[in-house]
Amino acid sequence: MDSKKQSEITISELLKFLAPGTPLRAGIDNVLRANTGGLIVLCSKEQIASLVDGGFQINCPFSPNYLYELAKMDGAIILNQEGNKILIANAQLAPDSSIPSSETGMRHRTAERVAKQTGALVIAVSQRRNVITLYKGASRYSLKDIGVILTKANVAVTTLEKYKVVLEQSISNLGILEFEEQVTYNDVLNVMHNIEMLLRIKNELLTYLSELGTEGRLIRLQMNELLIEMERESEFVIMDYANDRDIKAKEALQKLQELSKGETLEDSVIMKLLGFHGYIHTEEVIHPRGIRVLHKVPRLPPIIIDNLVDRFEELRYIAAASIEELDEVEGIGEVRARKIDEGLKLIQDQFFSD
Ligand code: 3AT
Ligand code: 3AT
Ligand code: MN
Repeated sequence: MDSKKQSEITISELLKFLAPGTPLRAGIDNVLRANTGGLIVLCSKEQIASLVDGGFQINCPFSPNYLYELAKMDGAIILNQEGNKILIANAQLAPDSSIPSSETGMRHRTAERVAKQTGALVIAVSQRRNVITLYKGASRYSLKDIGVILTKANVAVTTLEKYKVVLEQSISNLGILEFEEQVTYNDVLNVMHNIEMLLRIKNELLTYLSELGTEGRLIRLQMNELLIEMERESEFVIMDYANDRDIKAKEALQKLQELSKGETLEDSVIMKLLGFHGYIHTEEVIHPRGIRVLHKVPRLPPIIIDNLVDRFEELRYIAAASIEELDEVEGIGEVRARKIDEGLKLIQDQFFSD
């Protein structure tokens, strides 16, 4: 399981390396269009020396056009590891034939074996089937047609919009419960699971984007626009309910995103992320610090919000505090105290009228 994850990560990094807009991709696309087929290996000379038979030493900088010209010859083209130098062309590769390969054609069998034997990235461009296949170690990935990925990415954006609405609704319900002092761990978990779903789609989109390269610019803008506010709100939810005030919300959210690459998360995993260990009765009431709600009060700087939470610890005590008590907090004078008091009442009215 772990090693599979590892290889998935390398493939997704490779995809970035080969995304539209990169010189390597431009070269490979040329080869694809020329219908010559191609076998391209990215590695050091030492790494491949024992597998190469014949060929010409080229040793020139990489350019998409050179690659295209050289692909007219039979055999493999060897590039350096960074893909910015052409080392050898017309090379006959002789990998260990005892290495198993599930491919049928000679080019693809060779590609798979060389990748397994050397750990190098090998790219096979098929002459007849118009597909590009990547091999790296034991993993194999067929580059998809950009149009297909664009369609998938657009579907993912639409899905993201839907999950955003669901999350907004659940956070707004949470707001009502917060003022009623009736939030249970279950309510917080519900919001956290909705955040998880949003991040799941984000992960999927990020994979598409790495493969789309410059073709994905618009989709990336859309994604960021959809996420920016919700990620901020999500961080505030974490700050409001984390067991420990020292938990870094940004890091916790990052962790949640990482975890949501796998299976649907158990409640206990999310509780741990929030710093709760051991058994918790999820029907019990939990009180928010009020950081999320206080950020909705106009012109209230984060530092003042911090001071308020330091002093009163929970939203219910801040909401119940008198003007005089608020006034005592560092950075708060009588005017600001009134603004906070009025602001909270206004927000409460807004929550209940929505
Ligand atoms: P042409 O003159 O192009 O026909 P060639 O010597 O240039 O021959 P290629 O490298 O173009 O040969 O290979 C053509 C096909 O020959 C590709 C592959 O299906 C087959 N082939 C090459 N080497 C082997 C091999 N060792 N075993 C089985 N088939 C092979
Ligand atoms: P296509 O899908 O037909 O492009 P294939 O996997 O069926 O690929 P072929 O046997 O038709 O592969 O071989 C096509 C070319 O691949 C022939 C030769 O230029 C190159 N090739 C095949 N085996 C090797 C090898 N061991 N080293 C270098 N080049 C090779
Ligand atoms: Mn063939």
